[in-house]
Amino acid sequence: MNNISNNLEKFGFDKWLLEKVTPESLEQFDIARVVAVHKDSYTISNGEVDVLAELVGKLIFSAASPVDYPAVGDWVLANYYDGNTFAIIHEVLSRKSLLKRKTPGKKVDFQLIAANIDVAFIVQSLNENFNLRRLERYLVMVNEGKIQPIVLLSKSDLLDHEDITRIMDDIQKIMPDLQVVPFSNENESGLDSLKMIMQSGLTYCLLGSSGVGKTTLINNLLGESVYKTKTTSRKESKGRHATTHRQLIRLDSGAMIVDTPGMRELGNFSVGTGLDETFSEIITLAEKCHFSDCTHVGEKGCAVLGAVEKGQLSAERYQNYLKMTKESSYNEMSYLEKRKKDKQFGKLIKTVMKHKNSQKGT
Ligand SMILES: Nc1nc2c(ncn2[C@@H]2O[C@H](COP(=O)(O)OP(=O)(O)OP(=O)(O)O)[C@@H](O)[C@H]2O)c(=O)[nH]1
Ligand SMILES: [Mg+2]
Ligand SMILES: [Zn+2]
Repeated sequence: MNNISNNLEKFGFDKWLLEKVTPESLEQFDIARVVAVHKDSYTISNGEVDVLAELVGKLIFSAASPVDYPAVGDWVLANYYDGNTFAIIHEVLSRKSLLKRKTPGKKVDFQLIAANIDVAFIVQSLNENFNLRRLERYLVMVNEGKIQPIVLLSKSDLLDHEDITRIMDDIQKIMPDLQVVPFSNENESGLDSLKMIMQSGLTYCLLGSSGVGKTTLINNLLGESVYKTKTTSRKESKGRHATTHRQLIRLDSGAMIVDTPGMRELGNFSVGTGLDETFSEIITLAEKCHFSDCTHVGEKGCAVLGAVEKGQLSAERYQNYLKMTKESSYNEMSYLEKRKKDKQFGKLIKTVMKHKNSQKGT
C-alpha cells in the first residue's frame, strides 16, 4: 500500500479503505481508527498512540441520523493537535460492515454498535442464558450487518458433556452451517480453538447478554485482567452492567476484538436480508407457497405452515420468524412516517426563512 504505515495495516486498514480516501484528504488529514466511544468524545488510534478526539462542528451539524456519527471500529480522517495529545475528527470513512440495533422502547431510533467488524461472536452462557429464539434475534442483526456470525457458548465448566452436546445439536439441527464453539473462562477449555479461529488483522466483536462472560474472555485472551468484570467490581450493585462502553482491544496475536455492554433488549431495525439469511429454510419453503405474496399465517396452500404441521419446521422457530417480520415492517413503516414528518418540518423552516429574507429585502 502507498502512503499507509505498516501500523495502520496491522490495525486492519487495507486497499479497499484506501481507495475511499482522496489524495487531497490524505495530504490534509491523518487516518485513524476509533477504538473507544465515550459520551461526547472518542479515542482514536493510528496504531501507535491513542488520542482523545472530538468531532468537527461541520460533522455534528450535518449529521442526519446516528449512522453519520463514528462508531467503535470506524476509520476516520483526523487532525492532531497539541503534540499529538488531542485530535479533531473530520470525516468517517466508508464502512465495510455496520452493526446496529433499534434502541429499546417504542421510539423508532437506532444505535450503532460497531463498524468494520469481520466476525461477530454471539455469546450465550450454557448454564442459564442459552435460548434459541434469542440466538435467532442476534443472528438477524449480524446477518443484516453483513458480518460472519460465530456462536460462543460460555461457562461450559458448569454443565456436563452430554448437556453441552444436546444444546449444540439443537442449534445445528436448525442451522447446520453455523459455527458453534463451547468454551470456559474457568477451566479454559475451548480457548485454544477460539484462538485458532481468530486471525491477525481481522476485527471481532463480542455480543450477548450481560454476565455471559464477554469481558472475562477478553481478559483471558489478553492473559491478564485488564478490564473490569462482574467479580472484580464488587462495589457495583447487582444486575448492573460490568462493561459500560464499547471499545476495541488489540490482542498479541494481531487480532482485534470489540467488547460491548450486554444488551437487555434486542430490537432489530428494518431487517431484510438479515431475516432471509437467518431463516433461509423458511425462505426456501415459501417459494413453494400457493400464493406468491403469502404471509404464511393461514393462506391456502402455504408450504411454511405445511412444514410446521408435518413437524419439519419447529413451531417456535416459525413464530419467531413471524414476530420479527412483523416488528421489522412496523419499524420500517414508522421510520418512513417519521422521515415524512421531518421533511414537512424542513419545508416549513425553508418557507419561514424565505419569508424572512424577502422581508429583509424590502
Ligand atoms: N463458571 C464460569 N463463570 C464465568 C465464566 N466466564 C465468566 N464467568 C463469570 O461470569 C460473571 C460475568 O462475567 P463478565 O465477563 O463480567 O460478563 P460480561 O458478559 O462482560 O457482562 P457485561 O459487561 O455486563 O455485559 C463473572 O462473575 C465471571 O467470573 C465461565 O466460563 N465459567
Ligand atoms: Mg463486560
Ligand atoms: Zn406461505
